Amino acid sequence: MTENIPREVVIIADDIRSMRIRGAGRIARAGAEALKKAAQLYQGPSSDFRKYMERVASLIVSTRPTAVSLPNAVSYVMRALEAEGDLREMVEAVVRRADEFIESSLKAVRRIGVIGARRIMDGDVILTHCHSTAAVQVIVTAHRMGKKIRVFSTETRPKFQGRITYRALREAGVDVTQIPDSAVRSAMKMVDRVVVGADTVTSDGAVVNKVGTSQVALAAHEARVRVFVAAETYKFSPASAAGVPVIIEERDPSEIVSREWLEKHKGIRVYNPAFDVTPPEYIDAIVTEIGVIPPKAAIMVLKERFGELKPPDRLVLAARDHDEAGVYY
Ligand code: RI2
Repeated sequence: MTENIPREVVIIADDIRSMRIRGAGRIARAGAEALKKAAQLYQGPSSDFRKYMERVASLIVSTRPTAVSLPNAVSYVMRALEAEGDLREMVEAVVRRADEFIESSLKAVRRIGVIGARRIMDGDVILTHCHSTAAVQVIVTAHRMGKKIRVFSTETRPKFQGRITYRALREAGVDVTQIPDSAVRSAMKMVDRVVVGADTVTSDGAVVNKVGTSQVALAAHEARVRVFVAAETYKFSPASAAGVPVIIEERDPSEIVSREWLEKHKGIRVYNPAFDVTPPEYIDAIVTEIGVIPPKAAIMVLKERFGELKPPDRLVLAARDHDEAGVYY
């Protein structure tokens, strides 16, 4: 699959797959960057350029199956090839659209920070799960506005992305306490608001996010704590409106237990889903760069962002085709 694809581009794909580059927004920007690099490094004839870029696009989209931000970013950049032009013009168009995506994505995160921070009250205790740049932006912006807040940040096993959140909030001067995932229900008694990110928002307003999010939402629901999701609009899934299910990525058992342990205890099965689904009933609002919406308004965002809902893009579908064995939502 990687034949004749430049090494720099294959490295980005590997980094996304192995989660050295992670986070739904970051992988989307890295995907756009990979397409840009691929275009700039292309050395073949102009007649083969489109085919070559499609192979690169498929490689990028195949790296992780759940976050729709990735195929949405790739589709956005690949639209550059719909216009006629010579090779130089096509390369320029890809570079332009990749830069456009990256810039607007970073801007969206900043905007979400401002909009979301308005929903954080002085004195709030916030709970967050995993590491979401958008959720952290909301919390840090509220802190910079002078609101006195305290944060509980879950560890987020098995990959401990919660430690990234902990460090980011500490560095920003936020009062943050790390808790094991299993302490969420106990801690919820002290919490006023939950703020988490999203990998995919479906047309019915369900939020696919790091595994454990739905338990956080359930505990919040029980304790009557409001749940906010911070998500850029490119995390909304046009394919879901056409009935295409979201694949929940299952990762290697070695993220849970060591290979040696597995070797020693032959036959033991490990289930390691990377994401889960929080139904819209457990979410109070989704904070996007175009405003705060109730989850049930997700379909409106999809119409606004992707126009009339036509059958989903081939690349979005391709992302959902490569793992038949997964769990679907
Ligand atoms: P931002 C992450 O996925 C987490 O689930 C996080 O909540 C979500 O992406 C959104 O992150 P992973 O890559 O785009 O850690 O807000 O599996 O940074």
